[in-house]
Amino acid sequence: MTNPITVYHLPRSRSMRVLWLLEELGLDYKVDSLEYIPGKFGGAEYTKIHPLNKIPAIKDGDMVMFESVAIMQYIMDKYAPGKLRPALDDPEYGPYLQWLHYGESTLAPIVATLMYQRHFFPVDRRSKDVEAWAEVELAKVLSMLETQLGDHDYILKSGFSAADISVGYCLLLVRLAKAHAQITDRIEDYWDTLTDRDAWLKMSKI
Ligand SMILES: N[C@@H](CCC(=O)N[C@@H](CS)C(=O)NCC(=O)O)C(=O)O
Repeated sequence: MTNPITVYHLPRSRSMRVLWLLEELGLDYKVDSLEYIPGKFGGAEYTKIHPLNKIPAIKDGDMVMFESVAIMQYIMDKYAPGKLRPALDDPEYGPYLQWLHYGESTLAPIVATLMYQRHFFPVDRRSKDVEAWAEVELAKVLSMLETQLGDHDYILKSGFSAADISVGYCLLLVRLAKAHAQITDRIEDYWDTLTDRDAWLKMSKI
């Protein structure tokens, strides 16, 4: 690729999903490392890329886009058709899409709620009720993941897919939220399998 994608990145943020995917696919990319500035991630310049200063975003030629899972779909469709996902006529295609989005639409908001209640909000703005609600919800959504995993290594029976990247990133957030009580042995095994992958190991050092 002559003009690689630029990934706007902050360690531990959702840009890990994008870098992990690019590593799995063996695609070339550039990283624009952003500063952690509470209230304005990436600083004033980054507002030109993402008006809400949320991470990640990518630049591909003149095209700029954000939303981590949409970015993943864009990269796969454009640069790696057919890779890291089942074919459209495969019975696993629907479940694949469901789990790809489960990572950001279902899992991430619950973990984020827990993180705000435990870390980000000032103590006098935290709510024990909201925290308790998030703990119960997290146990439920992780239990669904556990059921899906069954006795296979990854979310899909057919093997590793982009859905594992979407969901797997959230398991890092679960750890950062110190929600260890909700991490069962099965989920821990899955985490170990994911973080043993070469692409994870390389990406997590960026
Ligand atoms: N749904 C978005 C969420 C983006 C997001 O909230 N990113 C976090 C970092 S992981 C962020 O930028 N937080 C700062 C903020 O919300 O102001 C995505 O998947 O890209």
